Amino acid sequence: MKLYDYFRSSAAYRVRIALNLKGVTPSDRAFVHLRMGNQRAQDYLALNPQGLVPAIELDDHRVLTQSLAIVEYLDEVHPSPPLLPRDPAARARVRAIALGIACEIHPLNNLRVLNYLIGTLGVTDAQKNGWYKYWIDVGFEALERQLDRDDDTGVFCHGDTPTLADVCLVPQLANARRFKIDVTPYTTLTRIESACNALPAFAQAAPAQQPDAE
Ligand SMILES: N[C@@H](CCC(=O)N[C@@H](CS)C(=O)NCC(=O)O)C(=O)O
Repeated sequence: MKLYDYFRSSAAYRVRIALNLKGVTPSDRAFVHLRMGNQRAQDYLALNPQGLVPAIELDDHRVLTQSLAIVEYLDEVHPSPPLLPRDPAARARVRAIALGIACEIHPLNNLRVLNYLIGTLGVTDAQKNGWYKYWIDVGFEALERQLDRDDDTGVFCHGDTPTLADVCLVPQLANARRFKIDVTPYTTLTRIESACNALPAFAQAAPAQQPDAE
């Protein structure tokens, strides 16, 4: 399979973590430079009309997009170690944490949204950063309360093995730090992040470890 990646993409970071947890190495990898706008190049749009990273091209040339769909695909094709619990309510909890990040936080702070704020709406850099921080804090405050409260929270977001929820949490925290957000109030989130980053699968997926890192 070929992974379309970008070191700073937190959605691609999720897929890199999942691949590492599964012990799967893509046979090929392409780097789509988001700051240079290569996600909007015709050849990439032909592959993924959404113009978003990541994407995976399978050996039979079918293309998978959307990081959570890709991670669930990997989980189904390579079931061990599982990234979703077996119990339906537990699966729903893990998916809800993952979606709380992937649907409620990440899209509001994506590059194209920030570019629209500046380029089209003409907001200042300070206002853009305020927008970023506001939506991170709204999302993280809710997640912190939930994880702190729930008995199902363990070493990781759900129990004592990493799941889809952790795969989403770690990149979002890394992204927040890159934008200089103070994440110290989120003691449960950062405790789980430390546990994750102690695992090679997470550490090796970090942006700074990627061949296209700048
Ligand atoms: N929901 C998508 C989000 C993908 C996404 O937004 N990727 C970002 C990088 S993290 C991107 O390609 N942004 C390009 C842009 O904003 O122009 C997923 O989970 O794959």
